[in-house]
Amino acid sequence: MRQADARPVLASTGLFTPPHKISNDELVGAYNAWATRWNEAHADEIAAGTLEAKALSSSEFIEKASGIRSRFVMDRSGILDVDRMSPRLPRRADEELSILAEMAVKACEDALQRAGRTAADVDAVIVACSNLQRSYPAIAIEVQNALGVKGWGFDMNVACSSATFGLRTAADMITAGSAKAILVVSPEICSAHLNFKDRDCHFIFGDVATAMLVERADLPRTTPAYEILGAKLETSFSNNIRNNLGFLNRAEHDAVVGSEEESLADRLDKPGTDLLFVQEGRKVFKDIVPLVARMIVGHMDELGLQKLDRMWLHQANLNMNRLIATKVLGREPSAEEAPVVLDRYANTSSAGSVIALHLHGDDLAPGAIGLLCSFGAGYSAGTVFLRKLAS
Ligand code: CO8
Repeated sequence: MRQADARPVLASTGLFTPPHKISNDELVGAYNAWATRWNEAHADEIAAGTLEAKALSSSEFIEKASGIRSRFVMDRSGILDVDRMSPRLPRRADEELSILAEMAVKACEDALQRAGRTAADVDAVIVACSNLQRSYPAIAIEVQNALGVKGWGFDMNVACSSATFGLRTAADMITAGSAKAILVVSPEICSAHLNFKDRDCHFIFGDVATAMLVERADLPRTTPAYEILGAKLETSFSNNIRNNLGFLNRAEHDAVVGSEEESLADRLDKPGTDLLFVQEGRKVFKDIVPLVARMIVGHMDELGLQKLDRMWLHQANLNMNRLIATKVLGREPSAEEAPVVLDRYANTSSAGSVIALHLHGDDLAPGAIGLLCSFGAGYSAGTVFLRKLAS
């Protein structure tokens, strides 16, 4: 079945940015109001030394430690409501398009329109993201149906590396002749699995959706694509970024829903819950920087690449990205070489590096070499080297 000229290209990208924005000051205001109230409610235990008072958060710390200034979210009122501290995203009827699929469809439509394609040109949809709204039916099949794509779809999850793993999967399928065009879409509602009562991480994430259209190189096209020179994936088990929410929670002894013991809702609402995102941020930083820098340099050597014009890095932490880029280039990167979007978007998990590519790729001249690079929970990391083609 394999055809010799079925090399894969990245034909276009798409972006959906949510309607609401939250600044650091607004987020810190809500957290500090909640923490102050919690401290007042537990004043006796805190005075007796049986409970530790909640320390307050600060915008200065957030910007200095991470580079994040604001984030886009699907609902801001619930997050900033001190009585709630989580987004308000009402359940939709099964007959309605789910919210994750809705975001994905918008990003896919953008990618299709930019490449001058329609759903009829696409064979498959891969939804690759950190957190899927439900177990089944696959979100990808819902997106496929909403777009009107014939063929097939499936979901995959490799946390922050989902988009590069999805891109590699799609590229391999195109090389193998399984499809001629595949949409890889990463809808991320990170705000729904972020603990806004946890000072260590309440500022980290934002919501977004990105899409990538991966096609056979020999299809006629009028817009400039990227040749995929190579895609490398790596995983190495770590508990330093973890979320224990899953279908077995209700079967755990201390969390049977409706029992007199702690309910699942109570467990989710606890300030230190392990059923939302938790991480050892400093350890992650120290482990990931050398792993990713080594991977990029090794992959460049393997491909015989002498230059690198742009690095679209995973957008988790500005200092981390500066360090990685400096190790790779042997000097500080310029703003053009390693574009930053996390200042406005925060960490959007798998979508971050794709947003950077989407917003900072059009100015590249034909022949320029770029790197799409993800890293995160698992640990997992992906490097995809791209060469800009003429249209
Ligand atoms: N305000 C004020 N002070 C604070 C705050 C705050 N909000 N938070 C912590 N502090 C204090 C601490 O208490 C500490 O005080 P002291 O020195 O007195 O003990 C001090 O500030 C320093 O704290 P940290 O050591 O925690 O601070 P860091 O400099 O390490 O910065 C970061 C914290 C920003 C989290 C940083 O460690 C980081 O970004 N690390 C890398 C994290 C990373 O890259 N993670 C991977 C990405 S996530 C991923 O893979 C996706 C998973 C799936 C997505 C799920 C979506 C929800």
